[in-house]
Amino acid sequence: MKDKILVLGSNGQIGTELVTALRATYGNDNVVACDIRRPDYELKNAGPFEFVNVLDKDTLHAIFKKYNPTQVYLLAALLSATGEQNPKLAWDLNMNGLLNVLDLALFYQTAKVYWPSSIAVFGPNSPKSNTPQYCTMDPNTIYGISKLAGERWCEYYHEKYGLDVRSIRYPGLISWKAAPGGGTTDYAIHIFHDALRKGSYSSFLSAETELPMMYMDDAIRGTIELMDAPADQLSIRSSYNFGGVSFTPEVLAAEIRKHIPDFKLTYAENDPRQQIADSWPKSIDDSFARKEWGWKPEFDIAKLTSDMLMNLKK
Ligand code: AKB
Repeated sequence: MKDKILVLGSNGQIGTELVTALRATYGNDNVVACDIRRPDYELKNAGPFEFVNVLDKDTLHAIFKKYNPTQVYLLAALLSATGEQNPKLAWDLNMNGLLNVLDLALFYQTAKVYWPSSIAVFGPNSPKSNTPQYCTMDPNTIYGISKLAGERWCEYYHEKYGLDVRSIRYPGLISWKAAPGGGTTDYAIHIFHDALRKGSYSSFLSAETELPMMYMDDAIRGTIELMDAPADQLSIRSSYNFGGVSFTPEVLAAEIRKHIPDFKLTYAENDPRQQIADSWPKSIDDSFARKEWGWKPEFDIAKLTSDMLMNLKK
């Protein structure tokens, strides 16, 4: 059967690049971008686009009926920082959006569903370094709580109903094509824009805050590799730990200074995102992803820094 793919939440930081990558493989007409917001010119004109709110069951149902997708990527979500500003909305979107999609995927016998989780599923009592796949998980942001609950739902739909759901726990994603969406790791993108524009940046996270990060090229490749992996190789239907690089604002600034020697980094105090970052891992053990579907990141801090600066300069 020919693949037909729906990407729900296509205009966000991940969706923008995922749609382009999927269209390159499956053909423009076979990848339907869906979002509540008008897409940018390039995305809209390259292939089909539909206005869809994942909380609007009727519209969502009509889209499943119209395209009968073989694969669905659900990316629509409220991230950690914005989620804390509106916890009920974050829970509603992150949870009911997922349940709507899982139910429709069952009904229409969608072959594969992808749903992103996050390092936010870990909490203050999770091990901080090389955080393992299985350990204490006590997230204390509504984003983390909804992602952990969502992981349980994904595994439940797989175990009880045989739905082929796949998921990755993304670290902070660094990219230059689309703006980040209100997360705690967003400093690692803003820093590049300000370094080029102003030669300085005021970080909302402290100098020694180490977090797991990944360049978007690696994240998109890994996501598609997971979706292409044979189902019988996958033992995890909640969500896979997924490692890239780990660094602090200070270490990233030192790397930027290799390109912009006068770059100055200062620190803003008392930002609520600091508390969120302090509850998250510093680095991730992704041995299950490496063993079961061959995951291997390609971008280290030096490579992602030069690629970011080169592309943003353009
Ligand atoms: C966030 O900071 O909220 C996200 C994430 C790590 O899931 N980038």
